[in-house]
Formats: sequence, C-alpha cells, structure tokens
Amino acid sequence: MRIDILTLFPGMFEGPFSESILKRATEKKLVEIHVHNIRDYSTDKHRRVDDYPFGGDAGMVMMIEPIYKAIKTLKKERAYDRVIFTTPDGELFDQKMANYFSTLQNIIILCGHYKGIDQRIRDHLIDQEVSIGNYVLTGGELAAAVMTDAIVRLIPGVLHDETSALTDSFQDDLLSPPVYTRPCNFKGWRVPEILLSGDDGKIQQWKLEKAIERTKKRRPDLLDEENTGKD
Ligand code: 6GU
Repeated sequence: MRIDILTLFPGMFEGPFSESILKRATEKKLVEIHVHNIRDYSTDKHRRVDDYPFGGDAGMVMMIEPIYKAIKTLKKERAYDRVIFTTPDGELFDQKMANYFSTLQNIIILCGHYKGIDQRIRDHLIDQEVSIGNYVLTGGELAAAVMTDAIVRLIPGVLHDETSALTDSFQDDLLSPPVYTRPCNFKGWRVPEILLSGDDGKIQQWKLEKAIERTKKRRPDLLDEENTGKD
C-alpha cells in the first residue's frame, strides 16, 4: 500500500511515522508513506498557497492551483483508489472505514484547514471527506496521522502476531477483555484464577464474557442493533 499525504506542515508527521510500528512497517516495505509539502506545488514566484477570500471575511483560503497540481502530479505516476480530505465536517472515521482503506492500493490524504479551503477543491478533487471525531483540531494533519496509523497496522504482516488485529477492540463491536502478566500476585492484587488454570476453553469463554461485560458498561451503544455497523 502507498499513502501520499499533502500538507502545509510536513514536519507534523516526522514523529508519528518514525517510531514503533509505522517505522517498522515502512522499513519492511509493507507500506510507503510519502509526505508532500503543498508549497512545493505553488504556481507563483512567491510560493503562495493561500489568498484572500472572495466576499470578505476573516482569514486566508487555501488556493486551488497548488493542490490541483500536486494531485495531478501524483495521478500521472499511478492510479489512486481514493482522494481523502480531512475535515471536522466529514464522515466519521471508524474501524470499519480503517479496515476498508487498508485494502486499497494507493490513497491520497489532503490535510484540510477547515473553513480555509477553496470549495472547488472539495467539489472537484476530493472523493471522500473524513473527520476523526466531534471536536475541532487546528488542522487535518493530526487526523491524517491518526487515520494512517489505524490503517497501516491492519496491513498483513505489519503486526507481529497476525491475529492481534482481529482481536482488537471494535473489530467485532466488542471492547477487548482485560489482560494480565506476571507476577500473578502483586501485593495481594491477584490475576483471575481462571487465566492460570490452563483450560483454554474456559479461558476463551471468560474472555468473551468479560468483553461483553465491559462493552455493556462502557460502550452500550456498540451493542445496539442499529449501531453495529453491519448491514
Ligand atoms: Cl479531520 N480536521 C480538523 N481540523 N479537526 C478535526 C478533524 C479533522 N476531525 C476531528 N476534528
């Protein structure tokens, strides 16, 4: 899979993509992540990427030309399955969407600046608008990093234990059960006896019960028929 990110702040991606699982996935060539500075595609000599809004109002607006040029340049090189725009008024990102995106070959993520982007970009250059939650961030960069993380860890071979993504919270609309490690007794705080029993059937049953119990308590919305995300 290849993910191309278009942003005015490429530095914001340096940390998240150079540590831990994303770093290893890149090194193992399971994913290619390319971060492009939109300013490099500016079409005027001052390297401008924004301009004053028509009709007045405060603030600047991201111009269409650099973004058009950046997307066109990428599309000349390869076919893209999806051009995604990050914006708080987009469709809510969830596990189901992450699963779907992780099956695609090539995607572009344009990092938005809410209110501050020429509407024609959204109308003509974008396939899907996505938000990561009901709060407003200063820009779409952190949202793009969050989405990239959620997508990349689902690519086969990225996680050590192939099954571990399948047992994630949300994959079956259940939260994960609690987990424990040694010591089995820490100052009298004990690991549930059943986990030490060696009876795998009983242990699996216990994990499922705990997952359901935890979901009922913390996220009853996930158990609503209407909300299962399955159709
Ligand atoms: Cl995608 N962008 C911004 N600016 N804020 C957000 C968001 C995106 N998702 C939630 N809040």
